[in-house]
Amino acid sequence: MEKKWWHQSVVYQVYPRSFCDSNGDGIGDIQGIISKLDYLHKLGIDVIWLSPVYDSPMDDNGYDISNYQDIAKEFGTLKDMEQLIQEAKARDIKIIMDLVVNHTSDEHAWFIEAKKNKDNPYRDYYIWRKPSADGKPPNDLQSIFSGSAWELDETTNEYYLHLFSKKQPDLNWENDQVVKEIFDMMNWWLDKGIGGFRMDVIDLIGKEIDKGIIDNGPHLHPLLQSMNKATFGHRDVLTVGETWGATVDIAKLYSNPARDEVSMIFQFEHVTMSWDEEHGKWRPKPFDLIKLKEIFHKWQTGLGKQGWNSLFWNNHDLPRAVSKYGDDKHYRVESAKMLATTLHMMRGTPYIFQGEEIGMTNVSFESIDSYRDIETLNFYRDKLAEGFTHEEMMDGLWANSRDNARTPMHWHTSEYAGFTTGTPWIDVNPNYSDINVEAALADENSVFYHYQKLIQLRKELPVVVYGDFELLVPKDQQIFAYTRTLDGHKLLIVSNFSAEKATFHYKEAVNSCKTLLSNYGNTYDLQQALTLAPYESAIIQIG
Ligand code: TEU
Ligand code: CA
Repeated sequence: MEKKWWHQSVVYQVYPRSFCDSNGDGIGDIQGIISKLDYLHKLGIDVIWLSPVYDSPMDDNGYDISNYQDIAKEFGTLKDMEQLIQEAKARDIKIIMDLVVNHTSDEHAWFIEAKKNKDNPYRDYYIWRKPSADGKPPNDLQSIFSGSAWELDETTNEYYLHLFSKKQPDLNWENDQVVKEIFDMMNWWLDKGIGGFRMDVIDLIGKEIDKGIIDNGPHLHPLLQSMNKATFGHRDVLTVGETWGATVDIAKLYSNPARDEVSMIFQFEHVTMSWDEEHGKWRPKPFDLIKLKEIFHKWQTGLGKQGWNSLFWNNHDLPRAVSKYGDDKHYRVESAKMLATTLHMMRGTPYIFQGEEIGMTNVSFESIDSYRDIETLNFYRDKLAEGFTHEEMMDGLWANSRDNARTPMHWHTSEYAGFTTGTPWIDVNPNYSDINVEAALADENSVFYHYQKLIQLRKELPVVVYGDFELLVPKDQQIFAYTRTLDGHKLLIVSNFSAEKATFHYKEAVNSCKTLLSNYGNTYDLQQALTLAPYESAIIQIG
């Protein structure tokens, strides 16, 4: 497989609203990010995925864009953005922008025009349908944020489609003019020197709404191929599609280098495996290690040379890794490191979500009034109307509200964790006095330095980047173990996913072995069975 720079990169996701506030208005901003670039450089990351900073009324924290070619005032200016790109570059860090083009804001100039009348030249930029015979929405399609996906525009008496909030009307990708405008906009950003795009819900742009086809529609891959050709295809950038509906076979369509679409996709099988069939993430199922291993094994071995994996535990929509897959009460540091080792030694490009590198946890706000996320608030209202009790719904929120990821970054122990000198837009997690960057940097055994070592190992050892993956002990209830092998080099990664001791026996013959990293500071002899402490995890080089 042809080598690419992003095969050995590690990406760090910044959620700008919650990262660092430079001017005391309680909202993170671009100058705040610039002030923390040295910190990110110290961690060793190569790429920043910047969640949206474009002009937006912030109905969905910037995933509702009103102008793709300007920056939201609360985040800064285009000049700040250009400065961020330059200052990151000076530290060998590339910036990838969030490309949110399934929908715009209803305050985008195109939509304001489109609503004026049915003959407006921008009308067809969006998806309009007549009311049903009895004056209701054209069909019962539901929005991902709850409620009907159709909203009536009273001026023209037609419904427009919004798969997310009603302030996020879906663009009509069957209109060539829309396609051209988006491609021009992408080139405008690429010309500013960005390192690529993270493509928001990109699997929705090929939809055929009248046939009930929403994701993975017939137009999707042809559209991505023309996008590649017209924009980033001839530039050396990283592109990653957010694709909730991807299987391994679908992933090959996106990321097979021969097809000229995108570098890689985010797949979500390890996320949705714990969602309830009926109530989704609001009533999560217990953690199932065997299933988790099955899923990673399938993706690690399934793509082969026809694609590239992205590796992530969490992002701005998901609960914190250590809270969901580890033990954030009794073994926070141990399990945060164990999870990092397990993920970072796989084949693919790892993504770190801000705060993960210091083991930040979920938050349990006592009152629904402390929540800010539109999805959380909509479902709280609608599920209570359906019969959930307040307590049941709060349990669901504590496990899976998107706000778990969106509380401000913890920088130090002063008020509001050093995130802002004003009042933060969302409450800070009260555990910031223990868990913060200052404390992490001062402790050589912190989660931070563990991540730093993992990133260094990826840079030093080609086997981490290109080695073949083999899963061991698939049916073990506590241990996640695998090997990576390349040209005679072999690594064993073994992790205890439980709060009890666990044993593991490596069955192959071993001449020599060397422990590269252990979250308990141990060294291991593979001639004997290993007894692993709670959440213990190790990387062992086998000779
Ligand atoms: O997320 C897509 C998406 O479907 C999520 O909203 C997800 O389904 C949900 O959080 C899980 O229940 C992307 C962005 O990452 C998200 O922040 C945006 O809100 C959404 O698209 C709309 O742009
Ligand atoms: Ca600010």
